[in-house]
Amino acid sequence: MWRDLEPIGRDADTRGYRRYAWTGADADCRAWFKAQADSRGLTYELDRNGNQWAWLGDPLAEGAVITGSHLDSVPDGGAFDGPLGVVSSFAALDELRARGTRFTKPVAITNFGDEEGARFGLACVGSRLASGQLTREAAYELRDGDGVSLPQAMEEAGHDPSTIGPDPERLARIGAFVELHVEQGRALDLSGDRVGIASAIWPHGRWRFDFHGEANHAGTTRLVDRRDPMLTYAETVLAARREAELAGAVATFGKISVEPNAVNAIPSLVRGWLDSRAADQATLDTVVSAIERAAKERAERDGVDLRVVRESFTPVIEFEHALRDEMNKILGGSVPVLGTGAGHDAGILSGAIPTAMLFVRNPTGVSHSPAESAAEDDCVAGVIALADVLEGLACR
Ligand code: HGY
Ligand code: MN
Ligand code: MN
Repeated sequence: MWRDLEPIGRDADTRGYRRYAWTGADADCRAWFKAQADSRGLTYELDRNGNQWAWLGDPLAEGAVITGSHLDSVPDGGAFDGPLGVVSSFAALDELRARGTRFTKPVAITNFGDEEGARFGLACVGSRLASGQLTREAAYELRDGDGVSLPQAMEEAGHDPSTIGPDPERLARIGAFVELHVEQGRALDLSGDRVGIASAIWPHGRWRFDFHGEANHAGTTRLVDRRDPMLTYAETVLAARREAELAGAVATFGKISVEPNAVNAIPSLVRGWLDSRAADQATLDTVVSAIERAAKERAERDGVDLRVVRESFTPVIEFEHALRDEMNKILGGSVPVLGTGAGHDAGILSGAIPTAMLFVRNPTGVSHSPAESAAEDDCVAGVIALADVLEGLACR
């Protein structure tokens, strides 16, 4: 399974993945998912929001236990973030069938669409739509870097966008969702454990900073006459690091766009996207408002106009204790429980259904990079743990 999926959407030069929502690579990942479902005789379903489901048992029965993750990636992302959860779900089902497990509840494997938000800027679009956290109207406003709207991209990929919207009936039939994911940190490497259980997801968000200056000639414009937004942007990036360090949070400006983006032209507009996360809401609010203040002060000095837009936000997610503790009991009671700063569909859906996460050790902790890795025996341990959890939840 892994070998069939691995080459899809991988850039030959960077070895990173470019599996963006509703592109050719996404379509190839979706075709891979459907082939895995079909080859196992599972009932395949594409829901109104473009999420894929592979069912064992009656999709309309109550109390379904679902597992899975996402197949899309960040630009030049790694091979494991998302796909490890989907491949492990199919492998765990194979393991349970080999054990002769008799399920008393339906089980489904899912691929939630557009989890990374790499193309349209909003994370977890598939699960946000399903849970009503993203309305159809707001989804129709999403544009990619070329100005293509989400509905247009869906249409071009053959999915009818007029159907997108909340799916409460589907979610009401789900008893539990367990997402297996490669750890995006080194806690398990440091503790020497192969598998961990998630306790919570930090509150986190994305803010777009628009710095409007004045285009001019790089060679003939005196420094005193400039309204250079690049300076304001640079000061804001340094302020973000200062404020995050002070608060024990994280803040990243990882994406920038410059107009006209010419070597010999002072920019008219610099757009920078801030990703900031903290262990609690108050800290996150403090960090982001301090960064905005620093940006505003510098903008005044530079004669630059600043506009800040919050593009995506996820409040703190505390995974349901009963499910988390039941999973730990099924796995022997001594599995480490750890928080994470990374967002996930299991986090988005936790308001609508009981959700939980299993983490698999990442020896370097590196993620959102072609260098992301996980050892095969740790991945197998993850599959067995997921199989045990599914057996415990779907056969009681
Ligand atoms: O950004 C995140 O935390 C996740 O990878 N979408
Ligand atoms: Mn990710
Ligand atoms: Mn992920």
